[in-house]
This record gives sequence, structure tokens and C-alpha cells, in this order.
Amino acid sequence: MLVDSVKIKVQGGKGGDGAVSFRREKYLPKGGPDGGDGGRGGKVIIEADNKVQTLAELYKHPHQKAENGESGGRGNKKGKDGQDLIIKVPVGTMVEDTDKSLILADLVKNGQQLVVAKGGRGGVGNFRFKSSTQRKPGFALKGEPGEEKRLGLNLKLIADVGLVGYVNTGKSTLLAQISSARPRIADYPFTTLTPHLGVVKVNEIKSLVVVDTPGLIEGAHQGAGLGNKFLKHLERTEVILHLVDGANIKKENPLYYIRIINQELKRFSEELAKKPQIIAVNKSDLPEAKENFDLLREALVSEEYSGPIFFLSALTGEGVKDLVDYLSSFLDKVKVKEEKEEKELVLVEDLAKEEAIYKFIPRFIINKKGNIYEVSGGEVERLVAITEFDNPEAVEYFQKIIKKIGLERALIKEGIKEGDEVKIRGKVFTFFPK
Ligand SMILES: Nc1nc2c(ncn2[C@@H]2O[C@H](COP(=O)(O)OP(=O)(O)OP(=O)(O)O)[C@@H](O)[C@H]2O)c(=O)[nH]1
Ligand SMILES: [Mg+2]
Repeated sequence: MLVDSVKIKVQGGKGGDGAVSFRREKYLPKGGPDGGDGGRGGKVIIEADNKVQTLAELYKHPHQKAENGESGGRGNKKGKDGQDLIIKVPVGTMVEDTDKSLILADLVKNGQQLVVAKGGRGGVGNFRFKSSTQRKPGFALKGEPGEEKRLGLNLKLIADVGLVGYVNTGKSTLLAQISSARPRIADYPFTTLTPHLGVVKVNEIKSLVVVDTPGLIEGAHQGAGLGNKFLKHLERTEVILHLVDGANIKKENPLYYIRIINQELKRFSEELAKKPQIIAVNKSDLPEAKENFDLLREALVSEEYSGPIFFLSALTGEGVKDLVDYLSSFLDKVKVKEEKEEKELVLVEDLAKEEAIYKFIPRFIINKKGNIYEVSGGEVERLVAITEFDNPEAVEYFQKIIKKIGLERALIKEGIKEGDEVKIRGKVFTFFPK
């Protein structure tokens, strides 16, 4: 099954906690502080890999978390960093932050990587709190939690040519004839259930990629047959190859099936309908196809269709080489043009850009609800997350920072009184001015 759309949750590893420890020295009950810092939590990275075909793995495991950092140790030993988690996805996967409705990247090249969740920083060990006024600090900071994101991954296959047509026209037979792909072929509708890629070798140096899609029927946009849900895989192709069954046309209305397909393409997206299209009439080995081909050609010409019309047999291979050569030179022309235009890659290399957006937001926001003051903001929330509230020395440090960043002053300005509640990151504090 081709899983081409999933929703997942990613989480960077938690930072390791800073350690509280004291050197053991002869004749001294407690030497100087020597608790080391915790290690950093691992990042979650998404990487495009052309060996991966679908998003099925993520469908089965929608929660992905990188390794936590290890705690610091005595002797000022730093904890080990957590390992990064690399999630491999097919080339052509678009990554969206669903909470922000923001496309983070479109991974269109093999090996392209995107950091989607950073690991938390390791907590500071008590060694580093040593100062002339505090010679034996008895506290350390906890590791930061890792970043968490909800993502939507949407795969749109990358191919040069998109093969479409009514059911049973011989699309998969054609793909098997021109490439080494071995799709299922049978004399009944809807043999192909999901899109398949095939690499077509044009000559020693040139090749092109064709995507074979499940056949369409009338009302595909309303879900008839397999519906039109795979048409998105044609969006990135350069040209659409529309295959017609020469042995099965309505004589009184030769363009009947062609119109159905074009209507379905249009209903799916105007852009898809506007893509260059090449028509190929298949099953030329059958006598009735020969008669029908003339009818089709006449009708197409009178419809002012000016593109090429190929007549071929996917089964015997007759006329197939002409088509492949045509496609190849067509693509050469398009690609020369594209190189000139030099498509901009939509890739957020890392999260630096995104962070810049938040740079100018004040460090905290106070939201007053009656006697409760809810405080949010990265800096303050982080502080709550890394403070060991059972430890009076750590609490003292916490208070010092709160004062330093101006939160206490801001709360007083907002009208806070002794005994009112302050809520940060779900934790409730009672306000006592110092
Ligand atoms: N005589 C003849 N039969 C063909 C030719 N191409 C395909 N067929 C037959 O047509 C039937 C359908 O072929 P498929 O390749 O499965 O058709 P499809 O368009 O992929 O069908 P769906 O995936 O169901 O839409 C099979 O029985 C093929 O053997 C051809 O050139 N000549
Ligand atoms: Mg097929």
C-alpha cells in the first residue's frame, strides 16, 4: 500500500540533568562542588531517501522521539549527548507544521535533511554555580525538555511523465514495456491500486521517470472507482501522457473517454488540466484499433487538438520507441528552460529562521484572569522546566532570575497582590514580594 500522507508527532530528546555533587577530600566532610552538566537531547531530523517508497513506517509509528541526554556526573563529568533520530522519508515529501499551518520544507532531493525538533539543552551542574559568594552551591538545573511538534507529511511523487487514462487502457502494460518496473496487469478495471514509478532508459546516458496511476472512470472526483486521490502524484510531472484504448471507443462519440479523463483532471486542479498533454492510442495490434484510430484523430483535430497523437501497442512494442524518443526530447526542452529559471528550493535548512520570528517578542506575556496571573513565554517556561522546586537553593536561584528578567516588576505593574496566584507552564505559585 502506498501511504502518501501521515500525521506524526516528533519530540527532541530531553537534556540530561545537571549533577549536584561535592569533592570528597581527606578530613573534610564536603569538598568543593563538582557536579557536571547534563548532555544535550538528540534532535529529530527528517531526511529524503530514494530507497524509501512510502510513509508506511510512520503510519505505523506516528510518535517519534530522539534520545535523551544523560545526566552529569561527579568529578565535573558532562553527561553524554542523546543521539539524533533520523527519519527517512521518500523523495518528494512535504513537511508541514500543522499547529502553525506552515510548510517547513519540500524535500525534493535525495539526502536533503530538515531538523524538525531540537533536543533540550543539558542542565547546568552545581560546579558552575560556584562563586565567591556561593562557595558550595547545593543545586543544579534540570535538563530542558526537547522541542515537540505535530507534523503533516504529504508525499507527492517526483516523475517526469504522468501516465493517465481510463481503466484498462494498458497503462501498466506500457510501463512494463518501456521500463524495468513490473506492475500488475490484467483484463479487468482497477488492476493498479496505487501509483508506481518506472525508470525508462532512453539511451546510455539518458533516462526518464514515468509514474503509472490507477485508472479513472466517470465521477472519479466523487469517489467513483478508486477516485481521484492519486492525482496529486501528477502535480510534479512535466507532461501528462494520456493513454487511450484504441479497441474500445464509442463510435458515435470517439472522444467520450478522453473527455472524461480531462474533466477529472480539471476538477482536481486547473493547473493539472493545463499541463502539456500527449495522447497515445494503444492496442494497435488489434484490427478494430486501426479503424478507431482514424476516427479519434479526426475528432481530435476538429477539436483543435494540436499536440502529437501516437499509435502504438504496449503489448507488442510497436510504435513505442517513437513515443519514448518524443518524450525524451520534449523533456530536454523543458529542462533547459527550467535551468534558466532556476527553481528556488523551498527548504528551511534549520530552525534558525523560524526562531528569528520570535526574537522580538517580549520574553513573557502576562494574562490576567481574576486573581490568577498566567505567564507564558519561552524563557520563563524554560526556567520552570529546569528548576528543581524541592530544592530551596534552586528555588532561590529561580527567584533571582525571575527578578532579573523583570517579571516581578511586570506583575506588580499589572496589579498583583500578596497571595495572588501566578501560573507558569501549569505550575501554580503564590506571590510573595521579596
Ligand atoms: N491486444 C492488446 N492488449 C493490451 C495492450 N496493452 C494492454 N493490453 C491488455 O489490456 C488489459 C489491461 O491492461 P493494463 O496494463 O492492466 O491496463 P491499465 O490501464 O493499467 O488498467 P488499470 O490499472 O486497471 O487502469 C490487459 O489484459 C492487457 O493485456 C495492447 O497493446 N494490445
Ligand atoms: Mg494499471
